[in-house]
Amino acid sequence: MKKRLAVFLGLMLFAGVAAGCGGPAGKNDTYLLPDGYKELAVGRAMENATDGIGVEFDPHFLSQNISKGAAKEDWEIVRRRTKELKIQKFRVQVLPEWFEPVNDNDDPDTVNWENITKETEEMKSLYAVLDLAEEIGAHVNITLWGVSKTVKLIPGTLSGEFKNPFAAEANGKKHFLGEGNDSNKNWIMGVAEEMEEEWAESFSILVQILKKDKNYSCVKEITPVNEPSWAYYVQNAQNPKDEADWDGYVRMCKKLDAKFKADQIRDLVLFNLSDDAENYDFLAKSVEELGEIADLFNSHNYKFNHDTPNQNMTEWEDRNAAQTARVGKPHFIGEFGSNQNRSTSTRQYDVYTYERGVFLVRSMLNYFNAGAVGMSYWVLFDQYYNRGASYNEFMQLGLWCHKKDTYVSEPELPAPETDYQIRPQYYAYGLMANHVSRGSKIYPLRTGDELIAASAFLRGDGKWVYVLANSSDADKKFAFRNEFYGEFDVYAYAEDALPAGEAMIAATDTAAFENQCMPVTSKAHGVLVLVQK
Ligand SMILES: [Ca+2]
Ligand SMILES: [Ca+2]
Repeated sequence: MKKRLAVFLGLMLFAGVAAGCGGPAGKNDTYLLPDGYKELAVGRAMENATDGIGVEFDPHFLSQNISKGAAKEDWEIVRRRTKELKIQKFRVQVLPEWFEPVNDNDDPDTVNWENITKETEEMKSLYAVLDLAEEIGAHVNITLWGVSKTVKLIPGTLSGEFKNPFAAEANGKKHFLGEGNDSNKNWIMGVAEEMEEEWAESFSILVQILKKDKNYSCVKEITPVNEPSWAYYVQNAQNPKDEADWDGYVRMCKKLDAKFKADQIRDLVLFNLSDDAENYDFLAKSVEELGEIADLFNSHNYKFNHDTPNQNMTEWEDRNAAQTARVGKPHFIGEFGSNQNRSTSTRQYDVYTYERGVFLVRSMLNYFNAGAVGMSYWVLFDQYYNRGASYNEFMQLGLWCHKKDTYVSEPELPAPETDYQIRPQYYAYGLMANHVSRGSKIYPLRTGDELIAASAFLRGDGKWVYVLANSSDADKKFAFRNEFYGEFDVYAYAEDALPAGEAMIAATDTAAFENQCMPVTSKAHGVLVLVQK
């Protein structure tokens, strides 16, 4: 049954312009929507192409988790899976004490490299992550987390070839960058005004080590301080209340920019600022006061759940992206997950569920459709952030688990059954990272259903990718509409057909355009990714 027929003779002029190569591809001049299918028409692309589908990849595996049940050779599992996932961007935590455990000297304009520790266990664990990024072409954001209230350094290496000569002096005390700041609210804090130059020098030292000494081309951007909207705590005579010092954050960022320019390293890294915890006012202030300094902005999101309507997600990101577009800068989702937190931010109830994979992809599509250029899932794998950390601090939101013996079963949160057990969301996230490559153009699609999201992407290699994420209880028929046709491989994230091992979901079907339409059935609680051959 043919419902509508339209012939656009004018388009004949463009017939034969191929969108890609591999299968039959080109432009189709007739349009015919098959009966019973809802049209998903490809219109105009968003202004910015994708900057990367990434993960939080904090470098504690070799430094901290070897003493928490992991074996050194297990690092190969991390490497193998990250490659399988084709993760495009890593957000990487660094603490200043790893490389500047005590102040190098009392002059923030001159570095005493004798007092800089480049080969600590912590730094070597960081280099292992960066080596992997280099190997797979991932871009890296270095987030210098903040100032530690209590320094916890590993005094020596397992082999004993290097001992941190400053560990005994620094350990158990507030890091020297915390001078002038008596905040007592969190394990990490902001920088008092009197130490801003020293903080800027420290960050400059780190970037010089990574870019000039170690030649890491993967390191592309930096973020000063994690979630400063709540965590940039400063308490002193100027800030008696011990609360986040927003003006201090702005001032610190400006000094950082000036210092990087003076040290001639500003061109080596982008400044990714705001990094707010769902705090639009903080983002707006950052855009207002740091719009000229920032290269891009990011915000975090743990607001939504499996049954959140698309509109809530797109409205949230629309507002963020519109804000940063005012100064011509893109907006990135620096962290995201669900809102199913237990008593601590290291647990979410839904982390073992299949449904979370559908939710993650639907969130991603909604963010892309509303103007985000990419996102970084918190977190790549379960691990401890410090050797001395309590079980409560054990981060358990990963795409896979840690060694099974390191878990105890908690109410509503089962423990894994095997070592490094893969969670279903691994496969859903991997589908996106494998097929929507960095630099893809984004075409939002409107499904008319608040629990089904869709987007089209045109990759840099000329291939089209269509994605549908259906969190609803109903199967629904859609037809992607595009004048560029071609043949497609169909990949499905489906509860009854998850892979058993580390390999990604394989294509199980093919689809093709006919008369500008490619009909598909979007299964309830499923994800479809269609990739042009
Ligand atoms: Ca210093
Ligand atoms: Ca110095």
